[in-house]
Amino acid sequence: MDQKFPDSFKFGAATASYQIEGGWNADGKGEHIWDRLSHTPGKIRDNATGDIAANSYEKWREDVRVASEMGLQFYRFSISWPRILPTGFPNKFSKAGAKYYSDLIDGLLAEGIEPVVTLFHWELPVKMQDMGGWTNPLIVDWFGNYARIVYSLYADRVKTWLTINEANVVCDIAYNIGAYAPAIKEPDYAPYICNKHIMLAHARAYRIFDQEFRHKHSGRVSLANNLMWIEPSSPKYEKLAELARENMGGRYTHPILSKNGGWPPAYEKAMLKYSLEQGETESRLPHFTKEEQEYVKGTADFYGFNYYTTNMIRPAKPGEHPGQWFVSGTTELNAVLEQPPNAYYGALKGLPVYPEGLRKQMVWLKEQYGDIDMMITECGYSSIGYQLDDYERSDFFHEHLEQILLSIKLDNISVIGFTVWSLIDNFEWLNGYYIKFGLYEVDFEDPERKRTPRASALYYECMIKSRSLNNSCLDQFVVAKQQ
Ligand code: GBH
Repeated sequence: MDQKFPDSFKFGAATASYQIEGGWNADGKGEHIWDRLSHTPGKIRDNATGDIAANSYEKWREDVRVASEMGLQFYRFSISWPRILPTGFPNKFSKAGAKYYSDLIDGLLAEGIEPVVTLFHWELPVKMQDMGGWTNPLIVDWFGNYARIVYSLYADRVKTWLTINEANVVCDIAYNIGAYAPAIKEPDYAPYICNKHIMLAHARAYRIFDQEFRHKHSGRVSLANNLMWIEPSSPKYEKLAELARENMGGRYTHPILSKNGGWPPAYEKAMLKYSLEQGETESRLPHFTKEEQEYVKGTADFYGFNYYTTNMIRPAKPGEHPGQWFVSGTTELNAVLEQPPNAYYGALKGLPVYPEGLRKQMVWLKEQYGDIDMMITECGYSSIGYQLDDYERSDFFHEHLEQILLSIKLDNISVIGFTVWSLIDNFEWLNGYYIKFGLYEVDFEDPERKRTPRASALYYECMIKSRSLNNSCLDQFVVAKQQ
């Protein structure tokens, strides 16, 4: 097999605003739900906050420099809603906040790096949360108004947009466990109400781009779904696994990419049955009206998704409590998720490494929804502590790139990009600064927040240059570079 990646395939890396920027109240930025959570003692490991983080609000030139050093073709970053609109609403506008992203975009373009922009990577303005956040149907308007302002600022220069990062984290993980912001545990209703509104909000942002901006500024819009691949722990559970896949990814994809739109039919049916058994008079998963179904359908110009891991699924044994972890459906389906037997692990035991899952996921997507350009918008390996020689991380990327190449060559899937999570170490949500994902290490003790390449950064630079799996890029060590 030819080991070369096609020219249409691009290599990039990602970050998210709260995880790197700091400047949490700089220049009038408004408060969002992760500010509020991290400022509440006991919620985040070591009571870490994103108040300063990697200080990219001041050090963004360093981020552009390291991206350019590695030869990245694109850089995916996100915009902090209340940095531009302090209340979330258009009544207040921060010129300084808007200028920050404008400068960053210009800085990237000057280095020949394409900006890929996420509109929402979890920083809901607190005012909106206090009015129900994603459970209030008006969020569709709020999000649309915000999206319009962002497009009007940057669509002349930004050509690739992602509306929502990981709707399933926002709706399912957040409300099921109650640990991620807004730290409300309401697993029975909130995830499903949120599901409907978040799909409509995504669609609103897509339609606004389509109707008001596309004719002036070309561009393409998608979202970044969080797809954990799910295998049956025995072939006899394939039907259960299929339902779990519908729950995990289908719920956020079928409304957009399927021929008829709407929720995945088998999942919708299962939810109705479950809801009635629980004493409801209708499904907890709110249905789309015909009009809404049409409105959401077709709202992706390519398909973006984050891939980190694979899990196995089996029915719960009598008396066994179904895990309510990644997939809210483990309760509805009365099933248990397990780690794959031959996986290996980074620092996060919840993310078993299983590169084959990435290819299987893409094959499933193609079988379900047909041909669409696919972009892996995140993929990353976790480690602990300061350590530059991270051979395991390079190996992790190499193995995932191998699966992608197989998909391109053997499954005939159009994969247009791979995005490393993350460009630099950052605030890893509930894990604070304890867990690292960066190609570049950030010294969080240093007021300058110095960025230093790990071996994996050298690996990636080498990979981007060779654009082939047939290379010696895995032999990169940081010590060699520093001499
Ligand atoms: C991504 O989500 C996020 O988009 C990104 O911001 C984040 O930094 C990255 O993951 C790494 O976490 O505590 O072991 O059960 C991927 C989905 C869901 C993965 C929550 C981590 C908790 C893992 N994430 N999950 S664990």
